[in-house]
Amino acid sequence: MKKILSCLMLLLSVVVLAQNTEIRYNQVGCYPRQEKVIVVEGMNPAGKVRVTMPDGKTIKPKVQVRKASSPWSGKTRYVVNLGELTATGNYHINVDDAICDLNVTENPFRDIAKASLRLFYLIRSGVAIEDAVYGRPEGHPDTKVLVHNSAASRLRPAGTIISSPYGWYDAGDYNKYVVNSAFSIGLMLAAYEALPNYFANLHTDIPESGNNTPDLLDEMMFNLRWFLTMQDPLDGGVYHKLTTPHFEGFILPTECRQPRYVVAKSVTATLDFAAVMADAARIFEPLQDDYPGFSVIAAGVSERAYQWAKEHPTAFYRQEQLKDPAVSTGTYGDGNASDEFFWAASALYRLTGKQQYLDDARQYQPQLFTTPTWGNVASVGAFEWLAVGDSPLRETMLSLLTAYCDDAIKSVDNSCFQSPFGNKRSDFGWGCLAEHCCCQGLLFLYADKMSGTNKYSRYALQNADYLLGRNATGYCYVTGFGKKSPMHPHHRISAADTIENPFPGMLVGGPNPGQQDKKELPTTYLSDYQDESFLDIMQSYASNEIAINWNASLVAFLCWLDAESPK
Ligand code: 9MR
Repeated sequence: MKKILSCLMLLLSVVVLAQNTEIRYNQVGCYPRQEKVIVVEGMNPAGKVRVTMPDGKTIKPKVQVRKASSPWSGKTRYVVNLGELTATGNYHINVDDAICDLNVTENPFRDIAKASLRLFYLIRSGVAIEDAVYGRPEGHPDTKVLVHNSAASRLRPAGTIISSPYGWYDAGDYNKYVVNSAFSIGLMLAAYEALPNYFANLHTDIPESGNNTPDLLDEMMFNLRWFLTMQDPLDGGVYHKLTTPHFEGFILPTECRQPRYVVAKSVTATLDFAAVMADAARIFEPLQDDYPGFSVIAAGVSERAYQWAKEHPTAFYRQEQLKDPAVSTGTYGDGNASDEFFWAASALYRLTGKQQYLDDARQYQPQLFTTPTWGNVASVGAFEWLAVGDSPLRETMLSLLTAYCDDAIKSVDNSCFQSPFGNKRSDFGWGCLAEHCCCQGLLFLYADKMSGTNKYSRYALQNADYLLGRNATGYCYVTGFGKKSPMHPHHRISAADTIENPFPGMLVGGPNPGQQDKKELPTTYLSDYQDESFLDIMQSYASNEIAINWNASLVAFLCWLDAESPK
């Protein structure tokens, strides 16, 4: 009996071991001339890796295996460099019982990059959406929006009705927030300016695709038209957001009934608006045929907004002060406008060449490079200087950027997933996959392009590998791509429609040990570890929501990777 029992135990442990062996890998695709790394969990894969090549032959490749231990969970992982797999096609990889397929192609990022940009079309508000799968009737016309008492002015007393249509829904919710929208446009316009030829040929099948403007710019214009309505014509200040008092339920846009308000003007929203309008004035100037007159208007509203901000430098958004009605939706609160002043002054100097803006930009210039986020836009300001060959602050910004990159790559060779992202405690948090993983990757790409080097781009690809599946949860974090991707994002339309798959091309927030939503969830997080604190359920707004700023980071990052294959 004892013998039988111990045999059973042995068998069970073998089965359990076999079940635990897992391969973490980029589920979307790699370039032929990109390093091919997979990460094995559960067993030492030395001597056990078999690869069936695109031509059908199975080989036992010479691999390099490095053992690593997770700083978060202590789990042992084996980082396997598969060596040169340069022929295009599918590589079927076996490590004992665990398998994965690595797709090597000349355009690994093409489809996912396009989907990430087309997502902005799918989340347009105030118009009907034409799409074979995700089409829907118009919702939220926003032609009768109330001026909240916090936003009242002489010409627009509380209760005044204004029209403020179009723009993208911010995220899983249906509100439209200037701070986040401006950041999103700013980041995508910066990517456009770095890669104009690429974007001239990137078609995303939107209603404007037939005109002479690149689709990316048409998409930005859809939001910019809304932006123009968010400035108080009396004084140039910009409303912080257009919102319902409280978040809507998980219903479709056409079912929403709450009144919508524009609320308090804020210094951060106004400066972000000024920056984006200055950029748009410059970039749309040659596109008069499609957008006649826009450029002049944009330049005018930008300078007015900047002036208002100079006169109201401490007008920070304080949601707790809003009453009748009180408002509980996203705050995008920020008590420091130095970075917004820097961005707006930088963009306006680039547009106008006026000394005052250069002086202001110098006054507010950052001392360190940080990844661009909605709350810290200093690096978007830095991009303004980097983009112009002989600009006064270019050298300073470039040295801050390369210092950032040199520091960020230090941890790679000891990391669990062979990537710069994921090794610092602060890498994880609300929206980290965009704010740290994608945006860090983007900074690597900027650094190489702006300094004419080829030093950092390979690290950008490593962050892409992380994002697309070589990570602790094994998720490819972009909906509709990869073998295992989020199916239940916190996204009202995807949840309320009757279509099984969520909108494709959405990046979810990702692992967030803060778990700010945990009291509202029907279940507990599966793990508390930094890099595993992720839950693919609709209710998890802190780890599984989608948002325009995050998708903007994804667009900038993936389009850049798609535009320039590794050298
Ligand atoms: O992205 C925002 C994150 O940095 C904040 O920590 C969080 C809490 O304030 O809010 C996030 O933004 C949300 C916004 O407030 C409302 N729409 C959904 C956004 C994504 O979760």
